[in-house]
Amino acid sequence: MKNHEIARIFQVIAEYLEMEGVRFKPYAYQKAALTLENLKDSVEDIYNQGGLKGLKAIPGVGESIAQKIEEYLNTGKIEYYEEFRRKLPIDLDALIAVEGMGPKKAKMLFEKLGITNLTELEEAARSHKIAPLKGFGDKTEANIIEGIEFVKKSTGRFLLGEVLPLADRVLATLRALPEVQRADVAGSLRRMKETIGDLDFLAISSQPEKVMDFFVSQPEVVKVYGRGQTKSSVRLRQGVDMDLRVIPPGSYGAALQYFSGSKEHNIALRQIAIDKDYKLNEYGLFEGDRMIAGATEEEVYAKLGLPWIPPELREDRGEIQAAQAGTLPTLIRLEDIRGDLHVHSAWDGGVNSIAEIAQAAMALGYEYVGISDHTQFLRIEHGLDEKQLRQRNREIDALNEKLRRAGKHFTVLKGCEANIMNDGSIDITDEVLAELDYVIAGIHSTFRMPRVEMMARLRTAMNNPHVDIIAHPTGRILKKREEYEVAVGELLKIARETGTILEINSYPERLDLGDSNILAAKRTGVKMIINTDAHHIDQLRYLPYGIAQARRGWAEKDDIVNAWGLKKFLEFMKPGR
Ligand code: DGT
Ligand code: CA
Ligand code: CA
Repeated sequence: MKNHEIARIFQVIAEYLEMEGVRFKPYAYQKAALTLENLKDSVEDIYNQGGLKGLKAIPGVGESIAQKIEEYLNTGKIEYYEEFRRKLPIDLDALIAVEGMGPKKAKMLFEKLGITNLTELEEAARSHKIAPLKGFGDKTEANIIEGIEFVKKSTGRFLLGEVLPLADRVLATLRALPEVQRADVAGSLRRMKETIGDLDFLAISSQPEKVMDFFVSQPEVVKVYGRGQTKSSVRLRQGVDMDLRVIPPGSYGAALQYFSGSKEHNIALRQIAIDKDYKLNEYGLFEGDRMIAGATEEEVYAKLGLPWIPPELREDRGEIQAAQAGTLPTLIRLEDIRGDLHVHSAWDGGVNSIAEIAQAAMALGYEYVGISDHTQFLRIEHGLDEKQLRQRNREIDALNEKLRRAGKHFTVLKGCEANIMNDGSIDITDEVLAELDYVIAGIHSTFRMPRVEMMARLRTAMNNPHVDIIAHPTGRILKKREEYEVAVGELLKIARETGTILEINSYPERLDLGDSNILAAKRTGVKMIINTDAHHIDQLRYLPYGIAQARRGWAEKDDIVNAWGLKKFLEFMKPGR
């Protein structure tokens, strides 16, 4: 779809505009990019059916943006963007992927030092050419070097949210082939790890030749590493590698088990086989030369004396012992979730109105949804002050009343995502916080703080009787930014003592808390909430990514407060209101 290509260009235009210090306009392009990114219909279809007028009917798309979409559809280019690129021929995307490097800094470094890409940036930083520049300094230079190292470390892996939709498409096409009797995804994707190295597919087929033909000639394939009867490997345009193995039916379960991993889980499982005088490999479970299991995963586990273990648990983090003891957790499921409590509305610059969000949440089968707009400290996110929050609350009250009269059993909750200031205080008065149904607080500024100060800051916030939930508690951005200086063990202890809920943020770049912290939280007895942080109603669909991390962290319904009914959920909020 052209949607993503155009969204990408709009995002970069926003960055160029920001670089030039233009006000408001960058935001319009960002919003249009977000809308296009999440649009279900292709802009081509919309344009073919409704022309320019059809494009303008897309929320967040005005006259001038619609014209640019039209231009791209007709010419494959947007002149406005090309002009920016001629003026500043730099690899903006790569440069601003480095934490601490914004569009304005990128522009200055181009003008002063001619830096156009990551290699040149690193070279300049390491030879101390950046520190002497006005507005940079030693600290910024050191941060840039650190940022580059982090980016380098994480190249080659993809976000779960980037590759899952792609893998689902490939899987659906494979399954639809008449020559394919069965197909599955294995590897880290089946285990739903937060980042994915490559994609592993398995299939049963009576005509492997044809399946391999299909696999290596998919339109997105840019490179074929190998093509064989039983295995083929390719690279896609998106940069991801994929393997496909065709397996005999009698070995399919053993292969699925083996190629799902993790390696650590497999090693532990193989040891159990050895202890029973069996041999376990990707072809089957053997007693001497006789295969005793192999067609299904269930029989492989059963013959080893174990129940089937959900793939998300297969990390050798105690799941095998739990399986032996019959104490595997009953993992949280998407269907258990009753509401999403971290959603941004048009009030703070999100795309959708509160009524639209309520509609979308009802369509997902939720019982409640919470609107958690940013608060005043975050000016770039159009944060609300006390007066605006109160106005917004009145709109929510009216909407609830309307829903009630229409006989809908659905509630919109009044929340906010407040900012935790450097001293741990909150950027909204207690009086107004007390009027909300719940308060999420998060750190959105001054990430670089020594551990002792950061923990004092978090402790103060969690001791605030109005703060119910800590958003994205470690602040990490996958592939971009490390956690801030947070002592997770201490954080969990404070959360338990103060009855503060920790968020599992489902946004693909965040997944924060991550799996091992979720497991630690569960073991500490800390309650968690799985939210999307949606800025657009279609991002409400991010929830499965958070669910997956929760499952990887052994979370059950009892651990997750938004798997509870509304009454129990509200009763669990702090008594600050
Ligand atoms: P990734 O791709 O880095 O995100 O992680 P995986 O887990 O998908 O790893 P990958 O693609 O290298 O291999 C797929 C699975 O195959 C892996 O999870 C377990 C199995 N496997 C691969 N190499 C070995 C090995 O040397 N020993 C054992 N026991 N299993 C292996
Ligand atoms: Ca893999
Ligand atoms: Ca692989």
